[in-house]
Amino acid sequence: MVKALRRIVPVIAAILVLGLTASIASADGPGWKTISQDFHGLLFGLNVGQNGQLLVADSGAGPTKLDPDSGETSLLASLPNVTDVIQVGRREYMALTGGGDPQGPTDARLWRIKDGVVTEIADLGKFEADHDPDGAGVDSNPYHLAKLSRNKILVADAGGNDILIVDKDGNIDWVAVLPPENLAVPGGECPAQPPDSCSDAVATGVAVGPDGAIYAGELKGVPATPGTSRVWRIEPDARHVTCGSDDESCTLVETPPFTSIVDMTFGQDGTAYVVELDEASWLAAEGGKGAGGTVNACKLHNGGGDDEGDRRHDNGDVAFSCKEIGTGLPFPLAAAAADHSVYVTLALGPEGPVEVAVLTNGNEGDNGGEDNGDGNGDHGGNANGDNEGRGNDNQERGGRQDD
Ligand SMILES: [Ca+2]
Ligand SMILES: [Ca+2]
Repeated sequence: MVKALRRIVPVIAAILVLGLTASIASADGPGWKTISQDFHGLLFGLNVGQNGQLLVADSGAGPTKLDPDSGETSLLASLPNVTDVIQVGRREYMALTGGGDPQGPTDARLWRIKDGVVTEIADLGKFEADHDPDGAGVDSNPYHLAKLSRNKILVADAGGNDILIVDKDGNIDWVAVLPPENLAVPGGECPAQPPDSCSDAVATGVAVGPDGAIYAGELKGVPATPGTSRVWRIEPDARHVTCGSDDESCTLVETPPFTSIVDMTFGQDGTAYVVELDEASWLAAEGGKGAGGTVNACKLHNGGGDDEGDRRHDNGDVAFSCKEIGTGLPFPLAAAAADHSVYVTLALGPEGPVEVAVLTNGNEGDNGGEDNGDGNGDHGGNANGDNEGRGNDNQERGGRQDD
């Protein structure tokens, strides 16, 4: 049961079938504006490509390019079960497929797409079967991608509870395991003991911050307690780290209480965007008691650790101060930021439509700083302005389910 529930793709599919009691047929909700509904399955990944294009992981068809101005879409390649896609060169992309049960021939792999031709780069499911980094059994469900460097791609494996690294030749290693956390289970129904523990981290988000570090967000498995999703900061050269241990190359980021994180990304100005699937938790949403999801825009600050003047936070003490820039969103699954706009994928009902929308509230002014487009390494951890005095607008509007 726990094993099944930590597989985020089936989880989200189940939520959509069971939990969406009211189908929201009309587009353009309060706070977002539809760009396109020309898709065929849940949209697990969204990223910014070259030339102002968006890249959408359409799990029903394959990686798809979307022009945010015209709403025009074009399929880059047929690759159903795709969970994420990023651009790595001119007409060259990396795409990820999620895990199946049982594993199919195109499941749990990293792919290169060049000029429309799909080539397998790495079999992540086999890596999990061979290595099982978290020691909790073989379970791979690659969910999100990030580019660490020209030659290195990061993968958040939601089944493996870990962050993997793959080079362009397909060599795989594991960077960090996100730890389970023992949380109180209402009704005491937690079925398993460690290592197959309650509250698997479920690695859903991975992104490279303005300080060059790897940031990883967790969904949180059963009991999916609201406010318990965490963000970890991992040194980019770290390998085989167990987060939550004494190893200082992975540290907890100080954040507001997040619930059911499904994606995180950074804008060019260094703002972190954290997507919460549902403020009442994915489990509440699965039971039809969802409260809607949220996109948070977060500034990075020094959290009090030693900076030592070298622009690195070797003690990893980073804090996020966050503002909700879209809330009450119907099943937001992924976000991307470009040119002062924040885009999000939504699912408006169990039978669709699914869409890419642009958020229409609140982000103006937050992106007013430098926007030099390089996105890596120049900022240090604290150079993204300071919103003290503005207050922290992140309020857990979804509240807890008390029943
Ligand atoms: Ca495992
Ligand atoms: Ca929240």
